[in-house]
Amino acid sequence: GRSKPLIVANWKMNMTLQEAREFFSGLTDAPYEHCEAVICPPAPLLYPLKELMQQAGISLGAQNLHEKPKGAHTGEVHGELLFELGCSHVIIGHSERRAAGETDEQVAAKVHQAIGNSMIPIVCVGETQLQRELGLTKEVIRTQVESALAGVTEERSPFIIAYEPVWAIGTGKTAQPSDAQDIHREIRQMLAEKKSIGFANRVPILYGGSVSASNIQELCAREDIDGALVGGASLQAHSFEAILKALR
Ligand code: G2H
Repeated sequence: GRSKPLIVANWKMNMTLQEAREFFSGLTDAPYEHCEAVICPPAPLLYPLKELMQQAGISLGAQNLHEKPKGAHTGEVHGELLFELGCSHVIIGHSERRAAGETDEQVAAKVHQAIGNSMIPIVCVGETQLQRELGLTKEVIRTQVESALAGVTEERSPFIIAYEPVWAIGTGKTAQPSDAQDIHREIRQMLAEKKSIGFANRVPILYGGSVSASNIQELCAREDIDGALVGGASLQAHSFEAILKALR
């Protein structure tokens, strides 16, 4: 991976405002110079945490955005607002959302909204256990990557991929670093074919799925693993910082 790995915390539907404040008072090592850190809290916590994030030198990310600009979509959040609230990144197409019905077309539209509102899309791709058993891993990932790229209109647009094998999410099972590396390389090739080699080399490709302090170093040591998307291990200050420390 790159010299400065990117660690993105995905808090999912966890934390209260009070717990989040406790998380920040529990950080002892911030700011982190040897890596780039992003935390994606639930949307209502974005604004209340903005200052604490800034003080810790951590970038703010959202977990989702709506595929359309502002309008009559009750309960949804548009990209312009997320950017105004301080988000630099936004996770798109997480497998938990795909499982709830989010389509490749929606993912592409969300990528377009993110980029149009000056945020960096972090597009999640990955195969399920069944797809893996059926030998469909590459095909599934190719479809997900290529359709997400439909939302990228410019060669210079920012873009991040997170490879999260669905069978490794929250299960304690992690892909072997060498297997993950193989997929990451495939993904980079897909990006090069669809866009350009320059684009492919610029795009950080993160690994996600039961990442912790005990496996992060081995993962990021691989050529095409540029960082990680971390769920469970990002919910406590000490386990989150242990991941960052392991990369020093
Ligand atoms: C995968 C990951 C973060 P966890 O969903 O996106 O979660 O690290 O808990 O497997």
